[in-house]
Amino acid sequence: MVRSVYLVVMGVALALLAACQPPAQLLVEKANVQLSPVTDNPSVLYFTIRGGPEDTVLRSITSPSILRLEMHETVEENGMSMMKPITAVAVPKRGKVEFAPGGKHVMVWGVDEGAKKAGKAQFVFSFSNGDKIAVDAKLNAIKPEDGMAH
Ligand SMILES: [Cu+2]
Repeated sequence: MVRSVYLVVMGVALALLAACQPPAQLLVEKANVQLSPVTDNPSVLYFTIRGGPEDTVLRSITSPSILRLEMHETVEENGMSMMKPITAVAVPKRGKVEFAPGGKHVMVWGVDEGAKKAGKAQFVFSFSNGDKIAVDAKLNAIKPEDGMAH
C-alpha cells in the first residue's frame, strides 16, 4: 500500500516535471538600448533570442523609431578587438543567442525624440522561417558622468 502510493506520487512528480519543460517558442527577450550621451554617437541594442522548435536565422532588425541599424560582432584579430558587420545570425532550435557587451550587438543611429521621451522603442526581428517578432526595448540613458569614473 505504502509502496503503491509512493509510485503514484513519483508518477505525478515526473508528469509535473515533463509539463514544466518550457515549450520551444522562438522569442526575443531582454531587449534594451544603451543610449549614447553624445547625440551623434551611435547607441547600442542588446537582447537575447530563444530558439524555437526548429533552426532558423535572424535576417534583419528594423524599427520605426530608428534611422539606421547595423548588426555587428566584436572579434579579436591579431590581438586587437574590432567590430565587424554581420548580416545573418543562426538561431539553433531550443538554443540561445545573446547580443551582449563584448560580442554581438546592434549599432543604433538616430533614435527619434518621441521614443526617447517614451523611454522605449519598438524593434521588429525578422527570421528566415517567416516569423516576425516585435518587441519593445527599454531605452537606458547613460549619464555622461558614468563614463568618467574618477
Ligand atoms: Cu558595433
